[in-house]
Amino acid sequence: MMIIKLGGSALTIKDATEPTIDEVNLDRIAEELSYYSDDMVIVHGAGSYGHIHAKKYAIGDKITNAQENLYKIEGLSRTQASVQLLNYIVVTKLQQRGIPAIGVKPSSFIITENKRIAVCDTGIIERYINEGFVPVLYGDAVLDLNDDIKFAILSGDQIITYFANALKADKVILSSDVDGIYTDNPKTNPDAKLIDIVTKDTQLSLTENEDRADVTGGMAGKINELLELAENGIESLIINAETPGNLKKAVSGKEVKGTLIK
Ligand code: IP8
Repeated sequence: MMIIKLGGSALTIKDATEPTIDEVNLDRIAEELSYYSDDMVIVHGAGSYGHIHAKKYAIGDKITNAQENLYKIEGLSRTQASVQLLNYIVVTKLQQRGIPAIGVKPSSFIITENKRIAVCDTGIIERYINEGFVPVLYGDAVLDLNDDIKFAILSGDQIITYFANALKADKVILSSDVDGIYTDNPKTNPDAKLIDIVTKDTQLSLTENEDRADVTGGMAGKINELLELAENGIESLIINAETPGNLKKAVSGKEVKGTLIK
């Protein structure tokens, strides 16, 4: 079974001031995924459909008075509606390419505690896989058991690691808009080099949130999630979804350029 994350930055125009789909990329990505040959779960990021709202309403920050509480309630409902719309667009596109995609809303069955998944029934996803569907989950805004914050942003990266562990995934692919992990930020430093293999002992010079449009920690957040997975014996591969052919190779079991986290 394969779990594949589609980065929000590949599906949407992430730095846009309002939710905007990257139509060309989405269409190509859906076409490439149609070559899948194994059980598959897709988790997509929120891109401009989630991070703009999440940042505006500061979901996950402490709530200190009734007015803030009302503002956060408005924020949670708007964020959920926005990412659900993105999921609908992605699922529809996958279906058009012949993939039996089924959108599953994470906030309807997942609750976090201090921003980590605490309540989650994976049975429904397993059942869909067994019936031949490709479940499509996504980064969402969820209820949190901690009464100080009440709500949290649940990144698709955390969903990936949770389900990879719970469903004992054979393969975890994380696709983003870069080729993998670099020695430095490749967008600002032309001398940055791609690292083939990252382990918990690899020294990385990543800041916690180098991507201003991303409230869930950018690449540093992803690596932390994947290193946790590696500790449980599940390797994952970071690849570039914007390089044509990469996702097709990944879902058809061929070798792809990227960084292996082990
Ligand atoms: O793009 C974030 O998910 P991610 C979810 O996978 C929201 O980090 C609602 C911003």
